[in-house]
Amino acid sequence: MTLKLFFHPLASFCQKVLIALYENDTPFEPHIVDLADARSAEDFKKMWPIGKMPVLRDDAKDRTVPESSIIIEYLAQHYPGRTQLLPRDADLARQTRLRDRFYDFYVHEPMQKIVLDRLRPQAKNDPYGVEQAKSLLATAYGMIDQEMAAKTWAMGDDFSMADCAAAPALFYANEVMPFADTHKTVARYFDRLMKRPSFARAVKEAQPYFALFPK
Ligand SMILES: N[C@@H](CCC(=O)N[C@@H](CS)C(=O)NCC(=O)O)C(=O)O
Repeated sequence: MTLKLFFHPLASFCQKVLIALYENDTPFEPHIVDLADARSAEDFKKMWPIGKMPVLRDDAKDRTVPESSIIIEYLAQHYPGRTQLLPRDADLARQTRLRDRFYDFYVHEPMQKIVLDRLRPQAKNDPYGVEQAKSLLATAYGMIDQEMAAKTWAMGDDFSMADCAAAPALFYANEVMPFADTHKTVARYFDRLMKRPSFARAVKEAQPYFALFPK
């Protein structure tokens, strides 16, 4: 098989790319990376020394593609399908990238900060950083609540890379800072994302690993 995805089913940025692959039934060979295992981590870092998942390997084109957004752009360009992950129109593509960046930087990253702090040794906790992350998340929830009031998906009627970014970011953000009672529009958008078959599949595949998530 030409495409190989190096990922972990529980990892949120990996789910972002899984959604894109499942949207278009793009065939790929799954390679689960266990960063807690020294050998698996070492092998993975030979491919991408930064050590962050996911990474896509395309043997047919001899390309190694890291970074979730770049992988999705690569899939949109070289393996397009029924869901147009990135619009062809340059202005719409830029707006899609902005929303993708928004979910990565202002929902996904603060969520990760809160989750990773729970995994730190007690003496190494960063309460001020967590407070800042929660404040950023609250601002992002407020913005999404306004922005999504008249929309189905992040770009309007069409599902795109921005929704791939939003789904796992909101899924785990809702675990650390629930929004159902405070941001009804975010909750309704999240319901639609949960019902989208591509994301529902990614969540189902992550279920066996949920016990590893720090509550
Ligand atoms: N900017 C990266 C972020 C990827 C990322 O943070 N991946 C996490 C899993 S969700 C990871 O590999 N963490 C391992 C580590 O930081 O050591 C992307 O968009 O792919």
